[in-house]
Amino acid sequence: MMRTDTPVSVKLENYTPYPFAIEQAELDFSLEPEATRVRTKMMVKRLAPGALVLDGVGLTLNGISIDGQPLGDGDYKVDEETLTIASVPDTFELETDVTINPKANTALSGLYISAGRFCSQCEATGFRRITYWPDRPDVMSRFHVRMDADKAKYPILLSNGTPSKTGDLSDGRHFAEWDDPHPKPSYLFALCAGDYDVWRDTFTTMNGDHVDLGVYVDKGQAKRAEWAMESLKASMKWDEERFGRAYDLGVFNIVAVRDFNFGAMENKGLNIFNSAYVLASPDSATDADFEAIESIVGHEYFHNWTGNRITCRDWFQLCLKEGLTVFRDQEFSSDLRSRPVQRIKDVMTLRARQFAEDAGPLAHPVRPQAYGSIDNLYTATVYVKGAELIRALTVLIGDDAFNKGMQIYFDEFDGTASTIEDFYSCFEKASGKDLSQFRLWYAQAGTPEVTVEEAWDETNATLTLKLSQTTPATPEQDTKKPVPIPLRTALLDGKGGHVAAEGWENGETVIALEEAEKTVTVKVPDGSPRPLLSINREFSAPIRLKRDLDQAALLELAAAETDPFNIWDSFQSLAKAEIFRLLDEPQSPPDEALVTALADAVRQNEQDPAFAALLTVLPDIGELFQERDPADPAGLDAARKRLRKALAEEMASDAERILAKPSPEPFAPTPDQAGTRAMRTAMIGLTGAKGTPEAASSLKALFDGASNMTESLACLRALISIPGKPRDEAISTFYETWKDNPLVIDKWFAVQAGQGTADDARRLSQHPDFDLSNPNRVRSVAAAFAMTNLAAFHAPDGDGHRVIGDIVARIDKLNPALAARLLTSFEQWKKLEPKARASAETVLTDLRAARLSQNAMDIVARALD
Ligand code: B3K
Ligand code: ZN
Repeated sequence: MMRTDTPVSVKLENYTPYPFAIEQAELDFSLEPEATRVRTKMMVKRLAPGALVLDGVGLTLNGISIDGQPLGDGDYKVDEETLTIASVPDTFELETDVTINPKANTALSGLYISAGRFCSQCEATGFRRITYWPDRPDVMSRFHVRMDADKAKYPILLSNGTPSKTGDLSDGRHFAEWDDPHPKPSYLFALCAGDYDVWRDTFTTMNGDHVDLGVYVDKGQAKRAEWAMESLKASMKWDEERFGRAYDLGVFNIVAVRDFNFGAMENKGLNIFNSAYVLASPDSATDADFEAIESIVGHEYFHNWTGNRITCRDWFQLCLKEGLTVFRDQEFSSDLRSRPVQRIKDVMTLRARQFAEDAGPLAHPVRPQAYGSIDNLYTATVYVKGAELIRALTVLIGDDAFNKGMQIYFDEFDGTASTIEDFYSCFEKASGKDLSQFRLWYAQAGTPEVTVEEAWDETNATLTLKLSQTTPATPEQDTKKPVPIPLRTALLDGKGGHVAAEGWENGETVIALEEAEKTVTVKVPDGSPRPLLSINREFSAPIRLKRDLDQAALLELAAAETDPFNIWDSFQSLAKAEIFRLLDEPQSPPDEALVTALADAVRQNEQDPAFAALLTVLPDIGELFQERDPADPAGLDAARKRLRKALAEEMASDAERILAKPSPEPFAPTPDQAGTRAMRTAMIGLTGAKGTPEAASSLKALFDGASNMTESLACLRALISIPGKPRDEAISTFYETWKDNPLVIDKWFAVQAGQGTADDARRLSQHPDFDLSNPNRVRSVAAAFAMTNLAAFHAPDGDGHRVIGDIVARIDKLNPALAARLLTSFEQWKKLEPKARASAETVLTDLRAARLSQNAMDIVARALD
C-alpha cells in the first residue's frame, strides 16, 4: 500500500487517450485461495506513439512474453503500480503470468475470498490487483475467461457473458469458460467461484430473446432470493417499456456476498451484490429492505445500458453513469410505488447527505476537476445531486425532448466511453436549446440558494415575484456563476385549486431562473383575492429556497397546497422553525397551533398511509445542523424530541386506534401493505416518543406479538430510548431470536448504535459478534453511530469522536476504502460548538499523524484544510 501525506492528485485536464487498443483478451485463472495464478493474453494494436504502460498492484510476476518470446529483465520495468515496456511492435500478443493472494485481500478490491468463496470487485481500480492491464474505463475489450478450481470446494464457476466449455481435470479439479461478446472496460470484469444455492427463472425480452436468470446465494437460502428475482424481472420489463432498452445476453446472474464494501456492482452479465440487498424473507426483512432490494437490483440492471454499453471516458465522468442511473432507479421506484412518496424520500436523502457534503470541506462539483483518491469520489454529490441534475433537465426541456435525447444518446454513443459533453449534445439536438449554461451545474460545487419575494398589486390583480440566486463559496471555488434553475410554480386559490394565471396552463408553469435576479409578473383574473405561491413544486431543482413566511402564512400555504411534496415540505419548514425556537427558548412549550395542524394533516392523509407516515417524521439533526453556526447537535436533539413528544401526546388516541387493528396478514411486500405498516410504525415511533413506562409496556406487548420484521424492529427502536426492563428484555430476546441471521443482527447493532451514547457504541464494538473484516457489521456500529446519531457522536466531551477515530484507525489497516468512508462523518466538524469542534480537530490531527492509507489521508487532509 502506498503511504503518502499529501495524496497525489489526478486532473481532468491531463486526460490523454490510451495509445493502444486491446480488442481481445484471454484470461486464465487457476484458483487457489492463497496463490491464484492468472495468465493473460492480450491482442494489442498501436494507435499512437508511446511506451506500453500497464497498471498492476500487489502482483507477483512469473513471466512475460511478446509474440511468444519471453522478455528479459532489461526489456521492461516494474514498480509498485506499473509495468512499462518501452519498445513494442505496432501489433502484437502480450502474455503475462502472475500470482495473487485472494485470501490476504482484506481491502475487498480485486479478487478476494468471502465466506470461503472467490469473488471480485474491480470498480474503480481493482482489476490491476488481478493482472497487468491498462486499468482505465476507456480501454474496452472482449474478454474470454477460463478458470479451473477444486471441484468439491468450488462447484460453481461464474464470469461475465455466457458460458461455453466446461469439464473435469485431474486431481479433483474442473474448469469452465465464459465468453463476453460485448467490449467492456476492465472495471466491469467479474469472477465468482464456490458452492451456492441458486434461485432460477427466465425472461423473454421484447425482441423475443430468451434469458436465463440466476440469483446465487448461501446454501439453504435460495428462497430468500425470490424477491430479488422478482425485482430483476420487473427492472428488465421497465427498461424496455420506459426507455426501449432490452437485455443483450442469454444469461444474467446475480451473486450475493457477505463481505462487500458497498451496495452492489453492475459487472456485465454478472452483478455482485452485498447480501443485504439480495436476501429477504417476510419474517426477517423490513419493508425498507424489500424496497431497497427492488431499487438496487433495478439500479445495477439499468447500468447495463447506462454504464456498461455506454461507459465513462475517465472517472471524472462518473456521474455520467451514476447520476443517470440513480435517476433511472428513482423513476423505476416511482412507477412501481408512489411517485410523491418516492420524491419525498429522495429529497430527504439529498438534504441529509448531499446538502451536508456540499456545505462542508469535502464539497466538490458533480464532475470534479481533480481527485486524490478515486474510491472517495463515489459520493452523494456524484450520485444524488447527479440524479437531481437529470431531473432538473427534464423539467427545463420537457419530457418529450428528454426522451428523444435519451434515444439519441443510446443510438449515438452505444459501445463508447463517453463524457458529460457527449451526453448533453444529445439533449441540445433533441431540444434545440444551448445547454452550456446548464452544464455549469456540473462544474460548480455548493447548493444554490434562491430567494423569493412577492408583491401583490390588488388594483391590477398582478403578483410580482422577485427571484434571485446565489451559490455559497466552496473549497477552491470562491465565486460562482448563476445556473439555470427550473422552478415548477403554481398559484393556489386556497380552495384546493389553482388560480387561472395569464399564460399559464392549468395555473401552473415552469419559471427558469437563469440569471442572478429575475422579476416575473403574473396577471390573475380581476377581482381575485391574493393567490398563494407554490414554488419548486415536486422539488424541481436541488436548491435551498428562502421565503419570508411566518408560521401563520406557512400553515395557510400548507392547507392550500396541491402538490404533495410541498405539503410535506411546508410542514418540514414549520417544524424546523419550531425546533430552532425551542432550542433558543428552552423553557417555552411546543407551539400548540403547529402541533394540532400537523396532527390534523396526518389524520387527513390517512387514506394514503405511506404519505401520512412521512408527515410524522421531523427534520433530522443532520439537516437542522446545516442551518446553525455554531451547531449544537445535542441541543437540537433535545428540542426536536420535545416537539416530537408533543406530537405524540396530541396523537396518542390515533396511535392507539391504528395500532389496535391487526397488521396485514399474510405478509406481502406490496406497496399497499408497506403503506399500512409505515403508518403503524410511525405510530409505534410516536408511542416511544412519549417516553413513559406505560408507553414502554405497550411497546413491549406489540414487540412480543409482532408478526413481521418491520414492526418488530420499530418496537425495538422505540423501546431503546426508554430505559427499563421492557427495553432490556426486547434487546436480549431480539438477539436470541436472530443470532444466526447476520443481516438481522446488523440491524440489532445499528438500532442500538443509532440511539446510544459513545459508551454504548464502544461496548457494541467490543461485542463478540462485532467483526472488523465484515463491512456491514462495521457500518452497523460505526456508521449508525457517527452518521445517524449526531447528538452522541458530536457530544461535547469528545468521546464519540474518539470511539470512531479508534475504529477508523483499526479498519484502515484492513480496508482503506471503508475507513475513508467512515471518516466522512467528520465533515461538519468546523461548524460544531467549540468543545466538540476542538475534540474533532484533535482526533483528525492524531489520525493525520498516524500516517493512514492514501484513501483515509485524502479525507483527513481535506477535512482539516
Ligand atoms: N458502480 C458501483 C459502485 C462502485 C464503487 C467503487 N468504489 C455500484 C453502483 O453504483 O451501481
Ligand atoms: Zn451505480
